[in-house]
Amino acid sequence: MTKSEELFERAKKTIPGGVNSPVRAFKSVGGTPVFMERAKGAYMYDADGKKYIDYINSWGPMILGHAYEPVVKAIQDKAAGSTSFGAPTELEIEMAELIVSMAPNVDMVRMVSSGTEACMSALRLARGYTGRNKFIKFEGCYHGHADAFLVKAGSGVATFNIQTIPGVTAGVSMDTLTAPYNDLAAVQQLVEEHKGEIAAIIIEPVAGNMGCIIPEAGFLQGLRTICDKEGIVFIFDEVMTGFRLAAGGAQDRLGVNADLVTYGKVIGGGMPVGAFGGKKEIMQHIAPLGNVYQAGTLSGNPIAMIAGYTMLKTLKDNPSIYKDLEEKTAYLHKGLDSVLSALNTPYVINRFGSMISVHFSDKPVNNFAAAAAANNTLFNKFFHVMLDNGIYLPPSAFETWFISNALSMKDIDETVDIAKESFNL
Ligand code: HOZ
Repeated sequence: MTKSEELFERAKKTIPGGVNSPVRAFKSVGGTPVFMERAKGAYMYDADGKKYIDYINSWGPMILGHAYEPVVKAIQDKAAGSTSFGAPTELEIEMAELIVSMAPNVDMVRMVSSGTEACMSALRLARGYTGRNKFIKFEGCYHGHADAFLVKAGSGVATFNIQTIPGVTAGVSMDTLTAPYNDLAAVQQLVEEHKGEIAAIIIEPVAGNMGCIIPEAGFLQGLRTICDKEGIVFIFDEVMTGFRLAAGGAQDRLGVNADLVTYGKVIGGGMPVGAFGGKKEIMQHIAPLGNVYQAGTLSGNPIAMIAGYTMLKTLKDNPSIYKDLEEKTAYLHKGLDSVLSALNTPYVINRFGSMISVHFSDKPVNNFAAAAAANNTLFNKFFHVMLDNGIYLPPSAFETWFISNALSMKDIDETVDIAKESFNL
C-alpha cells in the first residue's frame, strides 16, 4: 500500500470523499489521489517521496514555479508582524495600485479570499448597478460554486456529470441563462428574448474548465458590442487567465475590454485570494461607497497580499517571462503532436499562452458539447500512465493544464518521452 492510499483511507473518515475540493478525488479517472508533501520549482513530491513534473501548478497560480524564493521569504517576513489585523493596511493600497497599473479597465479593486467570492460579488454588483436580475453564462464555464453559477458548469460539475445540484433552488437558477461557448447567435437570441432583463454576461475569456477552449475570432468582441448596445455589464472571469496570459491578462492579450474583471488564486501567488475590479462608475456602488453589500474579515489579509504582490511585481518587471512561458508551451505542444500524430486515434490540442489541453476528438473542440463528446475514457488511461511515470496532469479532461516558468525544456522532453512510452510507440 502506498502512503497516499493509506492517507486516502484515513482522510475519507473525516473529510467528505477524502478531499477538500471534488476534482482532487480522482473519481472520474479512477484510482487514489496522490497526497503531496512538498514542491519546489517544476516538481512536486508525494507522501512517499515520489517526484512529479507538475502540469497543474495549483490550478494556475504557480506561474513562477513552486516555493518561489522571493514569495516564500516575503511571507515569512510578513508573518512575524501578525497573520491578520481585520483593519486596513498600506500593503492593501500597494496591491490595489499594482493591480490597477497592470490590468486594463480596472480603476478600483476589492480584495476577497477566493475566485468564488470574486465572481459571486461581481455578479451582485452588476445586478445592483443595472437593477436587473438575469445574467448569461456559457456552458462548461466555471465561475466558482456560488449557487447562480452552477447551471451547466464546467470543472468538477462537468467531470462528475452532475445535472441538477441539490441545494440550488429553482428560483436562483431561473435567472441564469446559458449559451454554448463561441455561439454569438445564441447570445443574441437570449438578449432579444429577455430584453432589458439581463444584468451581465460573464465569461472565461479563454476557458479552462472544460479543457482549454479558445474564443473564436470576433466572439468576445461580438459580446462586447451586445453589452454596449443593451447596457449589460461585461464580466471577464480572469481567475485563471489574469496575469497568466499577459501582465494585463486576457483583456490585454485579446484586446477586448471588460466592465468588471474577477481574479482568484493567481493574484495570491498560491495563497487563498480573489479580487474583483473594474470601472469606477460601477465599483463605486460597492459598500461602503454604495449599498451593494460585500465584506470579509480575511479580505486583504497581509500574508496573502504580500505573496500576491511579490509575484505580480515580478511578472510586471519581467515581461520576458510571458515569452518564455509561451515558448515552453509551444514546445510541449509540438512534442505531444509528434507523439499523438503517430497514433491511429484522433486528437485535438488546444493551446493559448501557457494554457494547453488534449482532447481525444475527431472534431475541433471549441465548446462544451465538443469537449464532452471526446474520448474521455482514453484521456483517463493517458492520465494514469503519465501519473505512474511521474507526470502530474489534471485528473479530468475538463480541466486545462498550466505551464510554469520553472519548467525546463528538458522536463518537457522527458514528458514527451513518457507520453511516447505510454502509447507504446
Ligand atoms: N476548480 C478547480 C479547477 N478548475 C479545481 C480546484 C481544486 O480541486 O483544487
